[in-house]
Amino acid sequence: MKENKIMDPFYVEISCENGNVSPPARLISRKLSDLVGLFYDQDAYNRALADDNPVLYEVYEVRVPEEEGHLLSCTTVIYPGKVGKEYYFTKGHFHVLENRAEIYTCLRGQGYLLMTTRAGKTHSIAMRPGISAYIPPYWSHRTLNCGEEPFIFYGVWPGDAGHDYESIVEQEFPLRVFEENGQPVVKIK
Ligand code: M6P
Ligand code: ZN
Repeated sequence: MKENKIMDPFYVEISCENGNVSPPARLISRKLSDLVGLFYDQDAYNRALADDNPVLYEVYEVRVPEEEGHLLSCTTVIYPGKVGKEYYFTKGHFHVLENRAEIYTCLRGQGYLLMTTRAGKTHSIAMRPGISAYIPPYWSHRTLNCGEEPFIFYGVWPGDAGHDYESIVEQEFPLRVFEENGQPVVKIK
């Protein structure tokens, strides 16, 4: 590699309070309408959407090339809320290159990391500040906020991994978390 082609080191500052990354990173905002067909209770989803279209989560991506060798990273802020009894969650994805792993480290709030394999194995990890979870290759992953404040985590993954959302729509995510008597309960559905 020619010296003049090598990227310069840099740093970002992350707010554990609101997940903001500075210098400003790319912001992706997902609203209730972006998660059509993903919640368990479709009637509750339609009722909620008729009422309002809130932002469920935001992702602040640190911009580096999406290429082999680089590490992508971002904060994700999932706001508190539910559709019916099911907590707000992310769309969830496999990596396009399925043998790419990822690490999620919780900065604020309470949540769950849900994972599944194509063969139907499932695993969940309760997340709270300081918990750093390893998502091995070949596991799809979805996160949710089961607390009353924003749930914020920092994710790091290989630059060439890519996001496969279609598989999650086609093959419903088998793990779901509902509120029962004020407590989150993980269920296989
Ligand atoms: C994590 C990472 C990101 C992902 C984000 C939201 O921060 O895995 O790559 O985009 O969560 O999840 P999703 O893309 O499934 O909506
Ligand atoms: Zn991922």
